[in-house]
Parts: sequence; C-alpha cells; structure tokens
Amino acid sequence: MRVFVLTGAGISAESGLGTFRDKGGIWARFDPMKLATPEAFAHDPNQVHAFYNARRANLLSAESNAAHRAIARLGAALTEHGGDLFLCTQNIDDLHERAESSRVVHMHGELLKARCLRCEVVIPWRDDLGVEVPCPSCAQAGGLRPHVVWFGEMPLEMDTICDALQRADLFVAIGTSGSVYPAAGFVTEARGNGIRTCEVNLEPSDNARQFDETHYGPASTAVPAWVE
Ligand code: BJW
Repeated sequence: MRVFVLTGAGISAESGLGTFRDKGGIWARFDPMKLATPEAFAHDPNQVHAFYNARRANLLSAESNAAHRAIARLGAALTEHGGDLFLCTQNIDDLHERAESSRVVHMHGELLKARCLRCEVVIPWRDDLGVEVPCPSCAQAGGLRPHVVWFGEMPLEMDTICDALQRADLFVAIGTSGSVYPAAGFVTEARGNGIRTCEVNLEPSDNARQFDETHYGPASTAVPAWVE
C-alpha cells in the first residue's frame, strides 16, 4: 500500500506554532503581501528577516507532538509490510524530522535553512548570528534569504510530488485548510487517479466535500486515532 500524506499548519498547532488562516492566525496578525512575497523581500529584506527570525526562535523552542509521532509510526509500519509512505508537508518546521519520519518533502521550504540570492546554495540556518556563509556573495547584506516558498514562487520538488501522487493508493490531507495551490489541488488529482481520499482536520476544510473519508478533531488525538 502506498500512502501519500499531505500535512499543513494544523498538525503543528498543538506544538505552539501558529496556523495561518484560523482566527488569530499568522495572516490575521501579519500581512502576507508584506512578508511572504519576493517583492516584499526586495522592498524591505530586514522586515522579512525579522518575521522569519521570530518564527525560527519559536520553532527552536517547540517540540513535535503525538500527531507527528503517529505519522512516523505509520511510515515505519508501511515500510515493514512492503508499502511506502510519501510524506509531503507544506510546513517549514522540522517537527516531522524530530518525530523521526525518515523522509520528508518540504514543498514550501524549510525555516532552518537559508539560500543565497546569487549562487542559490542552500545552507543550514539555526542561529541568526552564527550563519557560516560559503561564498562572498552570500556574505553581502541581503545576500541570504529564508529558504521558503513565497506567493508567486514555484513550490519545491514538484516533479517528485506529482510522481508520488500518481503512484499512491491512498491520499490523506492532515491539518490544512486546502486554500493554497498547488497543494489544494492534490485531492482533485488523487480523485482523478481513482484513489481513496481522506481528510483529518480540526474542522471541515475548503475541500471537505472532495474526501471519501473525514475525521475531525485536534491533530494530537485525531491523527493517532486514524493511524492505529
Ligand atoms: C488544525 C488544528 C489542530 C488548526 N489540529 N487541525 C490569486 C492571486 C495570487 C496568487 C494566486 C491566486 N490564485 C492562486 C494563486 C497561487 C497561490 C495561491 O494558492 N494563493 C491562494 C491564497 C489563492 N499559490 C502560490 O503562489 C504558490 N505557488 C504557485 O502557485 O506557483 C505556481 C507558479 C509560480 C510562478 C509562476 C507561475 C506559476 C506558492 C504558495 C506559497 C505559500 N507560502 C506559504 C508561506 C510559506 C512560508 C511561511 O511559512 O512563512 O505557505 S503561505 C502559507 O499557506 C504557508 C502554508 O504552507 C500554506 C498553507 O497553509 P495551511 O498549512 O493549509 O494552513 P492554514 O492556516 O490555512 O490551515 C490550517 C488548518 O489546520 C485549518 O483547516 C484548521 O482548521 C486546521 N487546524 N488547528 C488539526 N489542532
């Protein structure tokens, strides 16, 4: 059995990382057009860096929760029985990795990495003060940007993701509002491929009617219950 799991901000909500579109969410407090577009970064890189530096500090003090651990157990169990879990996350946190999921595809990038605007090299970025820059252009002011995917940019690893979606026997969306493309279109694609679709979320998402099976509740209880 090949299972394609797509996760969103809701799976990390109980770890203390904010979601985007819930009441009081990140985009209710901050304007995405001023912080999460290439134009915003070109206009005011310091403001964009400050936003991501604060979220990086929050991430470093957070921990994975029972939902991340349940997904890791599912991956291990599928592998043991000759199946496969393709874990695709829209999240830029590293909580799936910390819960020991073996391979995670971060389609919207990673908060703990930076990318050089000129040479495109991607480097670890945990400590805002101690980034080791690999080339002179990376060292210049404004030379590094967060390795995240902003509005209008192409999400990462799309070929690998599309291939895994084609080969999957089951599609599961967890903790995502289903409002940002291309991820929001994966359920339609999965249905087009004739496979079963399942949603695990706090409440019905924008795409809820497209799922064959739905489970509603906080991820830390709903996901382990669905996995077991
Ligand atoms: C719980 C819970 C609990 C809560 N337990 N559940 C019109 C204008 C402009 C652009 C477009 C447009 N129409 C379409 C577009 C394209 C655009 C888009 O989709 N915009 C929509 C808003 C309309 N998409 C893009 O631009 C993407 N790129 C693209 O399309 O490229 C193609 C292309 C490029 C160039 C040329 C030509 C074509 C890129 C999208 C990048 C998204 N980036 C962000 C920021 C990343 C970095 C960061 O984190 O700062 O990614 S935005 C933000 O939204 C973040 C998330 O990954 C993404 C999805 O959010 P998610 O995860 O679904 O979170 P929420 O908050 O929305 O939902 C949380 C859910 O959890 C809710 O349902 C809750 O109920 C639930 N929940 N507590 C369980 N305890």
